[in-house]
Amino acid sequence: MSPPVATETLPSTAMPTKATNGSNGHVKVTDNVKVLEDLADKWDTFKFDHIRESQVSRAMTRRYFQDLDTYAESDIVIVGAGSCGLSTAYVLGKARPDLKIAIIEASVSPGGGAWLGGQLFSAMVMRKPADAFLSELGVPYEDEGNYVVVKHAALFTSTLLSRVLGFPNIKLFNATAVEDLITRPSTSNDGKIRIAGVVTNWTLVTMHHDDQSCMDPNTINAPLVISTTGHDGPFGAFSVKRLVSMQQIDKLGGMRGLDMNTAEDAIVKRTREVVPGLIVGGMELSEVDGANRMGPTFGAMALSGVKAAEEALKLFER
Ligand code: 48N
Repeated sequence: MSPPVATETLPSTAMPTKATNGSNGHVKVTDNVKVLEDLADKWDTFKFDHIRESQVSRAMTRRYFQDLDTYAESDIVIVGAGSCGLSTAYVLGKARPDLKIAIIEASVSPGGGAWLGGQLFSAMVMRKPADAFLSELGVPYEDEGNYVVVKHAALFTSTLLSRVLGFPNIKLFNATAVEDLITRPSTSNDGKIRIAGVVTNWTLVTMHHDDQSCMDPNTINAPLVISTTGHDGPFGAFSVKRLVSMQQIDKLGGMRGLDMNTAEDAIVKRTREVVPGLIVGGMELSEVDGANRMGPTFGAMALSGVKAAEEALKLFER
């Protein structure tokens, strides 16, 4: 497929500023052991530096609105910060620090279904060879032969999230929902469309369009959207459902019954560009393809994210 073509002239977009107090854009962790020692036993005279409330307000709003401006034109938008979306973001952030990547997550807390294993149990199972991704992230695990176990799913998700948020070219907009897709006529003039960005709103606003009218959305232009919105939840399988309602695909295949071996191979292998400008990965893909579900094993989510990133990188080859 030819690389994404921006048919309209794009406004020049400043690259995200690098963190000022760290080398290569990562904030340097100060050595705080000394600071804590200095505080011990001096609590009676302890005092924070003085602040005016407006300083806090300006520190937050100045950055947020700068981010909205910077990422209004993004190179890639990832919809859904679950295990697949975050894995995609990690691979892209590491491979292409020159690309501006916006992650839109409807929930206040990113991570999707990966904070726990199955049935609210803590441990997370990943079948080999997904252990390679855990090693890449530095997540410790117990090796059980054909699979590995992370002692708590939150250890995987929090580590992955911290790596992703550490990239200066990635911005997470959480508590923000994608409530539509930006489209353009496809270059082949066949009545089909190309995806060219996302339509966003505060999630709480999106959930109340029925009881409060005229709450128009915002937008992010991007030549490529990667949708990993999962198979359930209030907004699950968002983009593929929207493709059906826009008559771009006939109907959803509907997720099939649980079969770990069939499901995980299929999800990874089929992660792909479903329509021009839209790559779908993770469990959202099971809804469009009618793939089986795998239940409480997460290797396919991580490797579907790796595959989605590789598909995206092909489109942005320098
Ligand atoms: O964790 P999920 O739901 O999705 P994946 O595909 O990253 O991981 C799926 C995985 O957790 C499983 O379902 C496991 C393997 N079980 C399988 C099985 O057989 O049951 O994350 C999707 C994220 C969530 O955080 C949603 O809040 C978010 O996407 N989201 C959205 N964010 C913004 N705009 C939207 N329209 C939207 N829809 C969903």
